[in-house]
Amino acid sequence: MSHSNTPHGGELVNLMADEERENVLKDLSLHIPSIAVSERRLCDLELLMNGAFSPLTGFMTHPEYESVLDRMRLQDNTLWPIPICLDVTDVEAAQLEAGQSAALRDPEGFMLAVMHIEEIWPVDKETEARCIYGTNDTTHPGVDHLFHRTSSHYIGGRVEGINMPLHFDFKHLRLTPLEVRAACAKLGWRNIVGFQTRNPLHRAQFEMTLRAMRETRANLLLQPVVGHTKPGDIDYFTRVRCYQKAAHHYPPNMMLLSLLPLAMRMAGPREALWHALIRKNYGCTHFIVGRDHAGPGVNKERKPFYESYAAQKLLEQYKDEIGIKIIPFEEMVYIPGKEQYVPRSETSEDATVKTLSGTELRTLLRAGLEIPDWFTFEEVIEELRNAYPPKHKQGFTVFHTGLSGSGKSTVAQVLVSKFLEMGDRPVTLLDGDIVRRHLSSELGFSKEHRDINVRRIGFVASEITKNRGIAVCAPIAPYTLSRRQLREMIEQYGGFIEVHVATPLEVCEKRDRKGIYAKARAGLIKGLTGIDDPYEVPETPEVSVDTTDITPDEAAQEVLLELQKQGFIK
Ligand code: PPS
Repeated sequence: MSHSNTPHGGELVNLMADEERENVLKDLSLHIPSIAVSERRLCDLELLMNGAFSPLTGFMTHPEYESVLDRMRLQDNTLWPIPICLDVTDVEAAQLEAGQSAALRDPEGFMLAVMHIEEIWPVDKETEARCIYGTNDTTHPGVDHLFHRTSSHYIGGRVEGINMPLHFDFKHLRLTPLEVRAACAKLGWRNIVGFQTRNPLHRAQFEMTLRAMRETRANLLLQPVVGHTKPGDIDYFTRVRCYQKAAHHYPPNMMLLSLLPLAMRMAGPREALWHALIRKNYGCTHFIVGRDHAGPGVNKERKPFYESYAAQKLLEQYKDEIGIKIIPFEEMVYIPGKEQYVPRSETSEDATVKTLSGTELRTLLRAGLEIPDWFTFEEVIEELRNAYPPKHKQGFTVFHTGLSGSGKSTVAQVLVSKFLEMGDRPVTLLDGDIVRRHLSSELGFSKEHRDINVRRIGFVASEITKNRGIAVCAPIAPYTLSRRQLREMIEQYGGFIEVHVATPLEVCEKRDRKGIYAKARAGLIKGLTGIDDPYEVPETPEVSVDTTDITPDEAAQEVLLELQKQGFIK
């Protein structure tokens, strides 16, 4: 017999159609419009379909949405703090009609559900931001998403599920509310305390969960978010490996690890209430809420968006109604003398305590410095070190740009030799000529083609950088905008060092090893960079070298010194 908690609204919703209905819906889908659902809304759709958002049976209609904004309640008065709406562009909205059905598809076109549209309305983003986030400051990631990445209209209506969104990773850990309930029932668990996290589980959180388990005589449902979290968070693949390692530190059969494909809004108190209701649907009887639950960080004035413990206060207000017991927790601090973690209020004022923030942890990792063992488990450190190597183990791209004949290729070749001598990372040369032969043979030298060419180089270099190799590029790359885009693409994975080979045109022309300038002057070729095609000089390259009076070795040395200054080589 299951002892798990009653779902929110009384019954666990299951929106998946049975086989017969599925066939009807598939036939119907041939005659109705399709809507491509964004990655983020796919999370909402999955949790609607599997019942984690019970009692919701689809995307909210306008009155339901307004009721949630104004009162944190559905129209029937059930508590519900966060709008669950499907956004569409104005063009899509103009093609859709209330009363019509639409096929909801993932970005690859795979059909997941049919939605029976009841309403379409333009989004009042200002009002939504104020009601849900308490601010319209776009440094708040939820507000930023609403203002900049949410389309102009919402559509609401009942959903009938056909296929769950596809996941190929950690399949055995992706349990639905029904599966969690069944697993807990099989284990005979009576009290289940849910723990939500978007960070690796370190000793402080581990101690917090153990305390909660002791206090409530409960087993633990460790349910990390693997949908969307706060930008800059540690990627979930790394986190899940960390949770798996940390799980061994619990006494046997005391906890269950299950991944939640939730798109977090970082809405602080409202979000904490939402998380509690979702955990109730997974069968939890208790839910841990910390000091800054689902906190989005600081605002433009560097002040926290929500007060410490605001989430706990809100949940306390609704405690008689939510149907899941909230276990409030303070910040846990480490007392070196006792080798123990305790809530901060349990320490005397003069006690020495230790804490380490996520930002401090990332700084230590990046610098390759030691991470104290009071902070986390050895195996977790190992995982984090693998995922976030220090700079001298990260990949990087050296991107030379300059006129034909400026010496880019020679400097690039010297660098490639030096990197091969060092031998600690794979090296790839993406010289202008090589790329034009192997990647861009069909392209000419129009602005459009040059941009495509540089984008291709950027894509290959970013893959190399991501996989911790060294890419040495040497195209002319005459346009600022495409160089900037390439930098953005690469910097998310490792280093980007722009080297302007600033040899003046007169010198390049005098060298004219390929005879290309002579041909241009004779009118035999058109659109040569520097002659009758523009070269936009880089404004802030990491290195600028003019090879008029220095050797390629000397120029390469400047680049190597910059790489060493930045920590990419030792
Ligand atoms: S770009 O602008 O970045 O796409 O150019 P890139 O791929 O580096 O290709 C430049 C090489 O092609 C030869 N070439 C020309 N360059 C510039 N403009 C025109 N019209 C042109 N036609 C041919 C030239 O030899 C370049 O090689 P490098 O190594 O720069 O001398």
